[in-house]
Amino acid sequence: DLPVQRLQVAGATCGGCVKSIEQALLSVTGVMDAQMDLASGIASIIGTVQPNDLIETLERAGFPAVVVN
Ligand code: 9UX
Repeated sequence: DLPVQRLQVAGATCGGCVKSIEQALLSVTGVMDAQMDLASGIASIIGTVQPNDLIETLERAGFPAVVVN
């Protein structure tokens, strides 16, 4: 199975933010699926990808994020 990674994402306040975050994550090479939970602020990313690539992409999109386990 592909690895699953979780990020705690700051700054998401609506469904539009969630969509932006998911689209940004899906644009990263290696990401097969990405789902963001608005209530918890946790994004789950499936695929083989460096966490820093995900974090840099979200930072550029305006949503600072950190890895959580
Ligand atoms: Mo809706 Mo989320 O305008 O920034 S996309 S609050």
